Amino acid sequence: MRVGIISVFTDYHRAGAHNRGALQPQVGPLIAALLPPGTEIDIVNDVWDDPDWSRDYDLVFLSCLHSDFDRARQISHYWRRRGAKTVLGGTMASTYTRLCGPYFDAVAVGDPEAIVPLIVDDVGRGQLKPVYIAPPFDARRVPHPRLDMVARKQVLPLGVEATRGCPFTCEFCALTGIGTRFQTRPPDSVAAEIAAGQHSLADLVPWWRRHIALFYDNNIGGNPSHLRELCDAFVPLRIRWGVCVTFNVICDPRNLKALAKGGCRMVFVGLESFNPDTLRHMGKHQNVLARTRAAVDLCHEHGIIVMAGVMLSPATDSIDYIDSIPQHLHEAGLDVPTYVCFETPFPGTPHFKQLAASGDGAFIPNTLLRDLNGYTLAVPPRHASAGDFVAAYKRLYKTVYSRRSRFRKFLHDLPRFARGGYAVPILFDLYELFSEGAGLNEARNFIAGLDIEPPEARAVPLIEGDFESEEEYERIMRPWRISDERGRALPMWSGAQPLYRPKGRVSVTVRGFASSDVPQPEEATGIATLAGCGETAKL
Ligand code: B12
Ligand code: SF4
Repeated sequence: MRVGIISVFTDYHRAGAHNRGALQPQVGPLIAALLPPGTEIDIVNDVWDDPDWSRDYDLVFLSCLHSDFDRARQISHYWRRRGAKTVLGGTMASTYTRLCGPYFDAVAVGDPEAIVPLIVDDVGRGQLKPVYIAPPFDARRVPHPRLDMVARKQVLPLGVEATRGCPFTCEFCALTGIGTRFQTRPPDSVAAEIAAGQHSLADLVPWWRRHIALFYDNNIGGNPSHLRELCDAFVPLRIRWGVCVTFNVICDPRNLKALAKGGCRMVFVGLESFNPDTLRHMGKHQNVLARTRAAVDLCHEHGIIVMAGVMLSPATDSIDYIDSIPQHLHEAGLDVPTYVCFETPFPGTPHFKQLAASGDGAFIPNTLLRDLNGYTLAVPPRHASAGDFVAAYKRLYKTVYSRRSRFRKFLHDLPRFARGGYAVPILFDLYELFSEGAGLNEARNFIAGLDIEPPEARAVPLIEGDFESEEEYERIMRPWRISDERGRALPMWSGAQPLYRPKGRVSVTVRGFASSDVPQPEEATGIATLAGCGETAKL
């Protein structure tokens, strides 16, 4: 069987560029490891490169984030018309199964380990079902991902996942939307996976790329004592690694000691804001602003560089506050954030549901699904006009990513890391200093519903003959809409189903999901008409 696994991507800077950064989606190597021997596998990392449209597949697995869904629908249609069966998985598929159903031959809900082999079997027997619901996570089922297959499409191909989920419940987070769970893998088995990964990469990449690992966990420190056990298990591997943790983790010297000893040299922390009202509004109670500088210093003392993201909240942030962020970043010892974006209501999250329940004007009118990517303003600001808010965002972006700011950060970090003999954090700093990053796209206005179209919107090479009717064309090609012309959420978005219940159990509602619950194409035409916006894409 010829199987394609496509991680769909739409450049959120709307330049149609690929993202060649260190962080690349890992679901491809994971699904590949679940396929039976003899399968002809093609992992397509759309983040890195376009799919090869001339390929023939029997089965295509697709994975996407919310804002990539328009492209995922088009890619699915493209390969369905060419004889393949398509299966969508991921957060959108798991929370809006009914909406996704008509555009794919099957929708996979939850973790892939148990269901991917079933799907392949069913395709082989010609009996694919419309929905597959994963049983609760079982660490023993996690295979060693096929890192060898993506070695040339990742700067750091040693990608590892030691946990799933996160115990916190931030209001804006897609993980809270899917239902809070936190599941760990035994440290020995994670260490064994790293050693096996290094072995499989031996003839493919140079030594250093086999000795710097990236952990893809949302929050590897969700259980700090498990984190410390992981660190102990990594000591004999002598690897250097980077990881994402929550703020509380870097406040505890015991964690820092263990992280440093285990080889950790970079942590990413979701700092999000220096505005206490914003942190409260986000439900990000684990962040304690008064301790930021001390936590960053503690990391640096242990030879660990801190990367942090910043979000602007239309609900609580004023222009004066936004203009003060560079100073806050400097005082915190961070200077250059990994990203600066808008707090975004990803569909299905508590933040989204609260806005959807508040009626007119909750969203910017005619917000599109593709606008919900963190880099387009989708919620009207309370303390400024949308234009002033965007202008302040642009000012901030230009200041924090200026050469001056990056150089200042480098000079600040260098002596401390050099004194301790820590080479890897200096490498991370140099990478930031010299990487051009994505400059601001001056053609954009950054306002949902009004912004320029991303080039990917018309990039799947579908031809007229690929559509049976005008209705089908509309269903596949029209970008999906979130809000109407009065800024109210469309009713179709109220039907998100959280997948997880406490302790990671799969929800009873989802377990009871029957294949007959997936709408037929006729009903989908209704949904698409509702979701469609005024403008129609032309082939
Ligand atoms: C790599 C990554 C990226 C990459 C690639 C994105 C991409 N297209 O995949 C880049 C750097 C481009 C990126 C950008 C951003 N990201 Co990002 N990213 C990640 C990260 C760290 C790893 C994803 C991954 O590979 N995980 C490991 C794989 C194995 O698991 P998974 O993809 O989560 O899938 C699981 C299930 O969903 C399921 N599954 C998924 N697909 C499929 C398909 C099939 C067929 C099946 C059966 C199962 C299945 O199986 C997996 C295991 O359970 C996650 C955090 C995380 N740990 O997941 C955040 C994460 C996905 N990103 C997130 C965010 C917020 C962002 C940014 C907004 C950040 C920013 N401000 O810049 C941007 C823009 C994203 C957008 N357009 O909305 C959020 C979610 C956003 C969302 N829309 O859902 C996450 C969850 C982080 C978080 N906790 O907030 N990101
Ligand atoms: S701490 Fe991070 S991963 Fe966990 S819920 Fe909050 S934003 Fe999501």
